[in-house]
Amino acid sequence: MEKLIITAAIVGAEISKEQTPYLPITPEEIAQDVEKVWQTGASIVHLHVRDQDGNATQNKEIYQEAIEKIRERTDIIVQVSTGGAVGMTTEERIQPIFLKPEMATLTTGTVNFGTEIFVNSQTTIRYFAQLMQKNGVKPEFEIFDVGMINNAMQLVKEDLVRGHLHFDFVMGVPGGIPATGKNLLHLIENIPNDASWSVAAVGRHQLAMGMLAIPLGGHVRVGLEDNIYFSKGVLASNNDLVERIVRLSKEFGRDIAKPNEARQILGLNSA
Ligand code: KMH
Ligand code: ZN
Repeated sequence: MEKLIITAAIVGAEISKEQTPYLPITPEEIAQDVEKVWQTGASIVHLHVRDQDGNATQNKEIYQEAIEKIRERTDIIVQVSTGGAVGMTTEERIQPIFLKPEMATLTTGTVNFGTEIFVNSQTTIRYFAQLMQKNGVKPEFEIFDVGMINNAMQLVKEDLVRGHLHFDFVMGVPGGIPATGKNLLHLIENIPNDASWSVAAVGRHQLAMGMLAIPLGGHVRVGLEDNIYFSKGVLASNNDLVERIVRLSKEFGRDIAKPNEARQILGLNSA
């Protein structure tokens, strides 16, 4: 089986330092955490950044500082967020694309997001896809529900996304697809055979869905963005969560992909 790509979603936009002291906030803290998870086995970092007060921001300069610090220490694949935080404008969200990172997220539909709404109109999706293509950034489709796969495939038909396709199934968000094994199989059946996929389930589902993905040939995203607990009531660091997936994957006899091996699997230009 193909080696396992681990994506570390280490910051996110919703979690606060009050909820967990393990959350990295400054570019320096972010780079330190990235170095740790990279040494443990993560080959992609899914990156959000925060302002000086710890609030989510899509500020290009802060992204740039974090990315420079990450590149000084690691050869990890940097995947910036274009989701940002709920309520941000389209122009705010797209800023980090102009830094030409290797990858970025592209959510292909609107979804209820707890009590809020994560808005991704067809116009926004196309605008983001076009800018990614123009700046040589590979999209990872963020799939919060099954209809978003159809929207993603429509972008391919329109030639707005080319080359190898990679899907990330975001499961268990209140308002999105529930995190069940049956639903995961349904999502997998709905993407092209030659596409790759990972699973990013939230909260306590992170472990179960991640564990299922390993023998199914998928890839796994873990990190504090999606889940802050190691077990019930026990807070985790980003590294604890990555370490557990590495351990489980080895138990299943599946090796972990280094960043350059992940580049090969994902068809990234620099591979
Ligand atoms: N913070 C969520 C509203 C992404 O990074 O592209 C969106 C999100 C997805 O985190
Ligand atoms: Zn994110």
